[in-house]
Amino acid sequence: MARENADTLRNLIRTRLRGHKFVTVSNREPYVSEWRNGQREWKRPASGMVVALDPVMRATRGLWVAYGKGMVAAPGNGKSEFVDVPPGNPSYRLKRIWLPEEEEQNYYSGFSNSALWPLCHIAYRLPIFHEKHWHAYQAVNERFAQAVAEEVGDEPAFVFIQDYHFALLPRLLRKRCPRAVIAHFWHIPWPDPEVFRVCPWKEEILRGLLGSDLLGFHIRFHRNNFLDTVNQQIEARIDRERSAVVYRRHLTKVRAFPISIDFDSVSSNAMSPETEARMNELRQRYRLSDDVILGVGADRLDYTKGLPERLAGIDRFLDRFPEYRGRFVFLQAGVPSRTSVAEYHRLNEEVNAAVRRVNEKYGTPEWQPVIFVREHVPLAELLAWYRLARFVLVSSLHDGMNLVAKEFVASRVDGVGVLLLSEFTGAAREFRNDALLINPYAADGMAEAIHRAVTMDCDEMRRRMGRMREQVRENNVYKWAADILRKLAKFV
Ligand code: GDG
Repeated sequence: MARENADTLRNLIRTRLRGHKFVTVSNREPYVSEWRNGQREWKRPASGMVVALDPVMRATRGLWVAYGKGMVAAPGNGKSEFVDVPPGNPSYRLKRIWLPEEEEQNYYSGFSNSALWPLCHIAYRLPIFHEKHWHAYQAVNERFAQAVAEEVGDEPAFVFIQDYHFALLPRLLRKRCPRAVIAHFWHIPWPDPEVFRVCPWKEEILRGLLGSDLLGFHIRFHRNNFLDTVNQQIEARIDRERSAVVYRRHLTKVRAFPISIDFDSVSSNAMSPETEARMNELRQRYRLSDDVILGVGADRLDYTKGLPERLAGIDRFLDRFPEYRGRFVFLQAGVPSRTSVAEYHRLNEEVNAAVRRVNEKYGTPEWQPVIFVREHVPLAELLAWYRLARFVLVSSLHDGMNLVAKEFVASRVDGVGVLLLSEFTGAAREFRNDALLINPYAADGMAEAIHRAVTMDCDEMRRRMGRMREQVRENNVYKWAADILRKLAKFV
């Protein structure tokens, strides 16, 4: 089959999904607006889900429904607004939903990120279950059901729901939009049934998700965990052969669709004169002469990404291989994330302290081993980081997929560079032979992997990077979307 791209996806939508409205629902907006001096300014959020879906929405020219951060509900302006995006070059519509502040806090920082996020990631953080968070979560799912139903009604439509913020939405929509085909994609891991069992509202969550026609996870392992959880918790029939669940006479297909990135776009941006200019700028800003070995990391500041563990690995590397002191620099981008959740505050302090410790232990007046950029790095600059890097280090304790790994691979148009990848990411299933797999809990192993990365000969690097590039080129985000859409089309 020919490689998928924006055109083949558009074609698929024209031929297979004709006459259907295409609606995506997510918590996060694909473009975040801020008002500065009366002018609206737009930014792309650091979110893997947005990176993956924006190209799909451009191709479908559909409607994206999301929480309108910063929106003020004034009398007369209603509780939602429409904006055409991408800004400056619109190709789809965004419906921004207003949420009352307290409800938003309890639903987002509360149930979504203090209960479901730690529940689904094995990162040894206890989930916090509060009744008021759960009520807000239910209320917000209701609001979104209403907002989608206003647009879809009883028309034929495909509604594609994103992530753990909306576990209840599929069932709520099924009642309101009888002709809609409903898909839900769970972007984070699904844990073992024994882990999920502690959730006081586990049955409601499972019943909500089983309102979908199609339910997607990144990898088969998460899909199997989900099927086992359903089997253990509710009266439903599991059809392992068809990978489906029948619950109250409704069939939900449960499949693995490994998410990806827009390989061509990342590759061509990585070759652009702007990226090249940024590379030169960075060489000067951070004094990266030719004999300096650069390692790179880029993450939201989240405890699942294993940042303290990564710094422990770097510490161990410099301890065990002192010959690299003075000529090894690790550049880490850490975008602050979910700052209203206490656990994230603690993490921020922990990471700051760990950076200070490593820099004090090994640094000299001329050289600091770790440079930590605590802000959103513009994409062109991030690509320049990737291109200058000898290696990128992804040390997640648990991660649904991890798109940073794929972006790094796509950016290496020169065919070299080494990917150090946690074995607990979804991406590790695709790169198991060509990345250097690491266990983030084992600092010594990480130190050895870093040493292997910095001493690997060019031929080996090329062979590994070449195969990883081929993998991402073939299995790009358009393929992810096309596979899901083809499955959806079968429901019509
Ligand atoms: C969830 C799942 C799954 C990060 N810092 C900057 C920046 N980023 C961008 C990266 C990447 C995205 O943010 C992060 O994506 P990930 O996939 O690594 O992680 P999550 O945000 O946790 O995403 C994850 C994903 O959903 C998709 O399903 O892969 O497992 O947890 O695109 O590049 N981008 C820029 N500056 C930064 O400083 N420009």
